[in-house]
Amino acid sequence: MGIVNVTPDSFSDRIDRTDPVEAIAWARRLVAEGADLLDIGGESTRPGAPAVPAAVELDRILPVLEAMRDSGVPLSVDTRKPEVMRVALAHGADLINDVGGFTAPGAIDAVAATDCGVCVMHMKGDPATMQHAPEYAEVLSEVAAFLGAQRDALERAGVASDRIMLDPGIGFGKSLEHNLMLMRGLAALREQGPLLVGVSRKSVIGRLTGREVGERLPGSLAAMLAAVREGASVVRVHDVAATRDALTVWRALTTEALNGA
Ligand code: HH2
Repeated sequence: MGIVNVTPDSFSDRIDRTDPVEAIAWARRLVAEGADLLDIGGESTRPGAPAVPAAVELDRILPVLEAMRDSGVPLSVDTRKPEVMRVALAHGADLINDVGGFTAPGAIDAVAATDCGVCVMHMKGDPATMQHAPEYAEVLSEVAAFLGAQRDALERAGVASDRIMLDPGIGFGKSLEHNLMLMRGLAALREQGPLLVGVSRKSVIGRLTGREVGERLPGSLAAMLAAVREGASVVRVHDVAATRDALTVWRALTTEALNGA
């Protein structure tokens, strides 16, 4: 899943990509590099990021959705707002990726009446405050319980289980140790449903390597491969070409690939 941040302030590059021409060019580049899926977002969720009104979010993402609709890859929209979900779905979005885990009033209803895919992510608190000393009694079981409960609520509303992916939300209200426990525990979370994992360029990589955001690709690739080994079905990344290469080599070298699995 290639990341298309149509934002002025994303943590990963701090490049203003709110100009639709720039954002569409970036999206096309990710498809050319081999993305299977694009995730288009109009609101940064980096720690401390300010909330963006729905109208602004829609102004940012709709031109990209329209332009990429016939690109041959499914389009995901990264949003927490039911209003944005509904409009994005009416404009051809295939998947809604909600970092709020469909907890906002109306979020489940916005997707239930359609046949879109959904990604339920775990976040503790909200982006403005989530990194203020997050605490858990037991992070893995708490995240698993949240994801399982939201999956059940979606299913009760009519969303079939094969439409649902789950995401532990690396970096969203978690300390370094929490993130590491979740990454190491993906196999247990996998029992709740198919997993999407986003660790690309995140602070967990920075904390482990001492690298700034622009220098975190090698660490991100290592974390991505570990996530796939532990059962992630989808990896959300900024660097699509490098991720493809790493996965191609890794797959050729793993027993599963040799056995033709
Ligand atoms: N991470 C970010 C945003 N959306 N969605 C899911 N499902 N999983 C993630 O790990 C995830 C996500 C943060 O990364 P990015 O989009 O690069 O930054 P920003 O939110 O600052 O735009």
